[in-house]
Amino acid sequence: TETLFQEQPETGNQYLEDTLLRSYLKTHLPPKVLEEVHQDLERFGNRLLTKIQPLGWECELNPPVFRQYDAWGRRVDHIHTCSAWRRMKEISAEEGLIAEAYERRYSNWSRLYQAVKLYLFSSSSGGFSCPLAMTDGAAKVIESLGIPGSLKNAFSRLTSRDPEKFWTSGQWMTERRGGSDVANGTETVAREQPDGTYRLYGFKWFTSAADSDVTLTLARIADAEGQCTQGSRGLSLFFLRVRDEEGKLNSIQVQRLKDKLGTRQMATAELWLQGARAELISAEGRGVAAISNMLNITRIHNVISAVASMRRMISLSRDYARKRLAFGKLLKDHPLHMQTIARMEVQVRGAFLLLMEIVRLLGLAETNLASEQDQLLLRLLIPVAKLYTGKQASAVAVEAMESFGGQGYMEDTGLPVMLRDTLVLSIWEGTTNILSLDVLRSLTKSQGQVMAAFLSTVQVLSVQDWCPLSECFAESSISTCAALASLKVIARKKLELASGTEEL
Ligand code: MFK
Ligand code: FAD
Repeated sequence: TETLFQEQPETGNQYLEDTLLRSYLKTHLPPKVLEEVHQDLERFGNRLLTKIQPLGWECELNPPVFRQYDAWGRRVDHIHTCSAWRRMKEISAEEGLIAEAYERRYSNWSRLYQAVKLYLFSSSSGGFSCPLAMTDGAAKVIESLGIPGSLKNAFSRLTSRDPEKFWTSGQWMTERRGGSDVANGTETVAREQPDGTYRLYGFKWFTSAADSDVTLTLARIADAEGQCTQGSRGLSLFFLRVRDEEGKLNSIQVQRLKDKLGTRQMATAELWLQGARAELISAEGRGVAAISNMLNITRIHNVISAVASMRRMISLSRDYARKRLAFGKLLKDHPLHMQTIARMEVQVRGAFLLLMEIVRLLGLAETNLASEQDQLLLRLLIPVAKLYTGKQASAVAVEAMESFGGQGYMEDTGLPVMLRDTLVLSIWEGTTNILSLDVLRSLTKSQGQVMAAFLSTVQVLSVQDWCPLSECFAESSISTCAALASLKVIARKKLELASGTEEL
């Protein structure tokens, strides 16, 4: 007897199929920029579909392997990554996934354009979005320090389009005693050397993309008596090469790789720093403030990943609804099923517009075109968007999984991978509560000005200003509502804190 096989859900050229993205670009970019960007994105969409997506799957199937000793018993601490992962690094350089934001060919629109490419890349990247986030963050910190002479080479490599030169960066903040409370949890000590460099001693508990070339990290500088200042004021920021030219680790030992629920394509290691040579790059005791530039960039990347994973799951779900029959008709003809998909679609569209607004503001800030109001808004919206979309993406991914029925739960469909990888988005780069507190920090530090900027923007702007296309009306008010809803949660938390009801 003939068996009927279910046609699998697919997406085509992600850029061409993303009507909201295309409408957004059409209504916001200057025509000349749009023309160039459109051509590049269409080409990139094809490359993603035909070449990059299969590589991403290869990364999932061939996670990194850690070899501590060689056959003769020598300690080697080698993290072996698959060829597809290494190819992702080359592709990232070729596509200018970091470079675009720093070359500023399109002035204030360069940042938005870079974010769009990263958004398209994210769900096909096999986890490579992670090192790119940290690389972007490191470049941002170095740029904000005025690109000191000693970091010129590093900056040009982190922002290079040449795969031979391109470097990626790590971000080593978390230690065993604290990932949120970095200020009190950091035990790593920096000892100054006669040549003005430092040697770092300590243990970094989570270091993602541990195959990176360089990293930024925090440590406490010891005085002549070996004493360190405790708390936030004792922390300074350091730059270091992870390996030397021959690939030998910089007085670092890899204890082990983390056994993770998701993001398994990417090596997250526990590292012993045993005198790693490093360069002090912030003023002494200003480490947290200096690394905040990195955090604000990596948190935006987190939003990009959240929106991208929702977009991909829902696009597949929509395609499946056109192919799957139940009760004598296609799923797309069952109003209840379509209501479920429509609800998710509205979520992703709102989140997408919130993301675009943030990178638009960042682009203005980076080209000195941002008003004071824009800068205040940007400071407020980054933690709000990170905390909101991190949670939202997990909920949407669970819902989307169910829309494929039992197949949604099957490993070889790739759908559970997306779910697992989404779940981390509310944890790393600051948990939801920590980001709520960061919103309060932004309120306190600006003496309420960030909230005033937000409320006046929402009041002054008509829906058309947020997005002039009529079909986007609903979504733009949703992005505003999403932010407002988050702010309400935060306000409630503040009340709880004030009244002491947060005590367990
Ligand atoms: C795929 C996309 C994502 C890729 C992910 C890559 C892999 C994952 C990598 C990680 O997870 S890396 C680790 C991420 N870790 C965190 O996010 C840490 C979470 N904890 C916090 O964010 C805490 O709020 C923080 C450590 C920053 C608190 O530190 P402090 O020292 O107790 O805070 P304090 O004293 O309020 O602030 C010190 C200074 O920093 C202040 O400046 P001033 O001294 O000039 O007044 C603050 O204003 C400034 N600051 C803090 N947060 C800021 C900020 N400035 C701007 N923006 C912020 N967000
Ligand atoms: P804790 O700080 O112990 O938090 C535990 C719980 O307490 C959380 O729910 C938190 O929200 C809550 N909490 C803590 N303080 C407060 C407070 N004041 N008010 C209310 N609630 C609070 N870190 C790096 O530095 N570099 C990396 O490359 C990196 N990669 C990672 C990769 C993965 C896959 C994962 C899972 C983590 C990675 N991390 C990395 C670590 C990550 O940033 C931390 O795990 C995270 O910041 C939380 O810190 P913690 O684990 O110490 O949790």
